[in-house]
Amino acid sequence: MTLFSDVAPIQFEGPGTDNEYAYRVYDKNREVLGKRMEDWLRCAVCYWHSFNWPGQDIFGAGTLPRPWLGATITQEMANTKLEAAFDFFSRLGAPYFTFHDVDAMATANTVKEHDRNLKTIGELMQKKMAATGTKLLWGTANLFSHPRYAGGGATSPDPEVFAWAAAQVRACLELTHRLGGQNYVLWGGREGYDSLLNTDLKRELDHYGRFLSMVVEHKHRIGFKGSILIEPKPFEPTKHQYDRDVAAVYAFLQRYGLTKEVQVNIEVNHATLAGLEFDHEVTAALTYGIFGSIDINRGDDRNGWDTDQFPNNAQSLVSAFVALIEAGGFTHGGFNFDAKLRRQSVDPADLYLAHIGGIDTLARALLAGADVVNRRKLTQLKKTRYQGWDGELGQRIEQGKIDLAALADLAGASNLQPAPRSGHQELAESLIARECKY
Ligand code: XLS
Ligand code: NI
Ligand code: NI
Repeated sequence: MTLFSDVAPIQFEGPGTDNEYAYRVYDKNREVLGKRMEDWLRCAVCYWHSFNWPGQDIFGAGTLPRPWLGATITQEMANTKLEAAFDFFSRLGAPYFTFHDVDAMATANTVKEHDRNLKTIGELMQKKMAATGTKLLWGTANLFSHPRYAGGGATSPDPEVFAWAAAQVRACLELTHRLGGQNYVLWGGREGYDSLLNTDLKRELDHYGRFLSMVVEHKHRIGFKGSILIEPKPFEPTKHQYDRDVAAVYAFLQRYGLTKEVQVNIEVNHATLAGLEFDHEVTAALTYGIFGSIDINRGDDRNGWDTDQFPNNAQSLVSAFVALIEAGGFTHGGFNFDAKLRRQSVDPADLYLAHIGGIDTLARALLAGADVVNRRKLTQLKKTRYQGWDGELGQRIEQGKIDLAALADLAGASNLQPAPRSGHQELAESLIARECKY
């Protein structure tokens, strides 16, 4: 028995059900464009918000019952937490989970103790995974909570902190590999600055590049076949985070020669904090060839921070789904619920209700996205819009067969008078809206 044993395993019951502890739309075996729903979505529950956060905020203490938490986590507390987490994963029926090293292990004060405690919980985790069938979407090291990381991990002004970060990442990458993890994530929580007045930007970027190269080198040395993913975020907790959005990460990867080695884990609420739409970030990553995985959540339109709420608006996700479906879906990635309860949601059952609602939202967006793709109207609209480029002039330009002067001469000689043509944006928007019927 754990805190989460009162709820029976969640089943698909269809849209007509009155049972709140059931999926209305998420039917894992339903075929969508030739693939099972579960394989399109690859849903994961995150350890940190769900089991390692008691509901504290900067104004008040924890509110959620999480009896295994305290200022110092003993091995016994970590074990109880592990029991509860895997009980929850299997009752919910999510195929994957994600974790930070320190979310799962007993508190450690030295590098050696850290390695030992992580190894101990890792062995138990491996057993739980085998017993329940829950798989690991990704692991990551927390390089932002401990006071030593106040100035960053890889971008700390102190090389000893950089070394600590290396120790944590090595241990967690190796554990992720042993557990068959699909990816390894680096979120640069404090890899940025609070003030440029005391920051050597070039040095910090070079250190970050060096760190990432070391991680990639080690990944190959141990034979880890998963992807290394950077998770962009513009700020919070730092004033400016170096991997602020997909474009900034791409520029960074290019500068340090890592575009073939590292992809991105895109989070909805981070995109909106950066002043970008989620579909922009997904499309940019797919375009640059660095798309990896997704942290699914949502922000609050009127709050300027990472509120990490559970997604509940399928329509807002459909255009990103269209891009994802057209790309063939995830390879190593999945939808990780990087989302947390509100502080008043104190019933253990609230964690189920939150995830059920979120997973059904993804299922709705998937079905709507598949319909949009199937009808081909949006594809056709886009194709028609660019069709001039398939003609002779367009092809000569695209293939580099004409230079600036020759093109300018041609424009004058042919007296080009291109007529304005509709972009049909409202129609495109309607093509999305009308499929949101699930
Ligand atoms: C915080 C990030 C974090 C990462 C994992 O904003 O989303 O939760 O996903 O370190
Ligand atoms: Ni995240
Ligand atoms: Ni976040």
